[in-house]
Formats: sequence, structure tokens, C-alpha cells
Amino acid sequence: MSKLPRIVSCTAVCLAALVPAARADCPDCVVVAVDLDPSRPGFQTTLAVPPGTTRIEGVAIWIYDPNETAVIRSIGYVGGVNRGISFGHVPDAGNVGIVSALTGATVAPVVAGHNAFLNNGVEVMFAGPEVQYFESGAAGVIPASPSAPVMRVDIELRSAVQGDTFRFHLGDMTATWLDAGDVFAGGAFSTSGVDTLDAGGDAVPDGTDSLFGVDSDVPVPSPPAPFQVDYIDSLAGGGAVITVTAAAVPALSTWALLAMTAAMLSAGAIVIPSRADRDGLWPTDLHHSVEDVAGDNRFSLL
Ligand SMILES: [Ca+2]
Ligand SMILES: [Ca+2]
Ligand SMILES: [Ca+2]
Repeated sequence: MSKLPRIVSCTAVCLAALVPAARADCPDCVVVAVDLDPSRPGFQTTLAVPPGTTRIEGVAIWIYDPNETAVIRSIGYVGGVNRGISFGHVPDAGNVGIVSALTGATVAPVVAGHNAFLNNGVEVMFAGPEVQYFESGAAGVIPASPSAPVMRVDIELRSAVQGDTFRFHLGDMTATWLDAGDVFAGGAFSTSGVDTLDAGGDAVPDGTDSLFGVDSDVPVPSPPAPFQVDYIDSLAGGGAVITVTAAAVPALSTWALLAMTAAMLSAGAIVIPSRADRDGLWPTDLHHSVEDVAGDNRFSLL
């Protein structure tokens, strides 16, 4: 299937067209991606917020298959101790502020009709707060251009000050669990039945900083895995990063400066001598020296 017509024709949300679906290192990977900023088109993996920010709402996790060929029955290990796709925070010692909580909500399952649920990690993948995603149901194709993310996450900050940076990573906790010298490799995606766990892990290592080491969610080899998965929390590595920066002072245009000056003149805030000081003495009528004669916001020296 050609990707270009799909990209051009997607109507609901063209986010999938704007993420690195065609990245050369894994063009056919199923993608799990993070979008830190729901207010802007495309996927943002960096976000600047002002000091004192306490809540960042709507961070989205998207799952799509650029080829729209991957068929799944479930995501995550849906068992006694669930382990799924994790979005979590990795604290840095140099910060003053902290990420105090992540609160997730499911939006739309990858496959319509699937049951989806979240938890905050029965077995956690990251040192800070995290949310893990699961779904299961009948066999269905992962769409190329989903109209909604699988989940949204609100991030709670406490005492955030300028200079703080908060890192977030995506990872496959199922793959991390099954790679720990276990009986077989596996990942969060199941194609042959619920909990077959026959695909997943991160096929493109990117420095995922987990409690079990860097890039602990090794991919299920393909074959036998029917497809590979690329978890993308940033393109350069280091995760998705929220930076606390001082609020930018907007630059004033020349016209804005002129308008502001005119307003100040009109209000008498600025007084301009009405006559040249030819005799070394300032005139006495300094006030009322500038007037909007025609009432058209154009000021004349009188
Ligand atoms: Ca966005
Ligand atoms: Ca990774
Ligand atoms: Ca990756």
C-alpha cells in the first residue's frame, strides 16, 4: 500500500503522517510514539513550560502501523501480574522540582472493540511514576492513521523551577520481563492469541533509561516475530523532555512600538517641547504640545 495517498487523505488527525514513520532504520516497524503537546499538530518530544507549572494535560501515546498489515489480539501481558507498554518518568538528581504523579486515561484501543485498561505498573519499568497500557479482544489490524491515541496522560509537577528538565521514556515492560534470562523472548504485542506475546520489544535502541538497564526491552527476533516495533520517545535519544524555562518576553514590532508611543503621548505620559529652545530657556507650555489634530491617531508636534 502506498503511504503517500494515505498521508494526503487522512482527515481526522494527520499525526501519523508527521511522525518518523519512514525513518530509515525501521520503515516497516509498528510505531509506539509519544506526543508531549496535544495543542500542536504532529508529535512533539520536547515541551517548554514556565516555572511553577503544576500540571501538563493530555500527553498522548499513539500506536500505528505504517503498512497497516500487523494483526494483533492483545497488547501487554493480561495475567495475574500485568506488564504492558510503559510511559514513565526518569528523575534527574539536578532537579529542584519533581514529577509527583502520572494519571492516565484510555482513549481509543488500537483495534476497535478491544477492551483497554491502564495501571501504574504492578511491575514498574522506570524510577519515577509511570502508566502502563493494555488491550485485548478479537484479531484486528493496527491502523496506519488512527484518529485518536490509545491513552492520554496528565503529568503532575511539584516545585518546578527554571532549569529543571523532566525526562520521560516509552518502553515495552513485557519484553523487559521476558528478556530477563527467561524461557523465551517475547514482547507486548500478541498476534496468535491473547498473551502469545510474539512481537514487541524496541527494535531501534534509543537509550531507554529503565530500572533494568538501558534499552532493556530487546526486540523479539523477526522471524519468528511477525512484525517489529519501534518505541519512539525522541529521535535523538534521551527521551521526551519537558524543560522549565522562564517565560519568553515577546519581541515588539516597530508598529507596536509606534502605537504604544502614540498612546503614551495621547495620555500625556510623554511630553515633547513644543518649540526649539533657541534662547536657552525651555518654553513654559511643555504640556499639550502633542496633539492628535485629526483624530486619526496621527500625532503632530504643535
Ligand atoms: Ca502534538
Ligand atoms: Ca527504546
Ligand atoms: Ca526506539
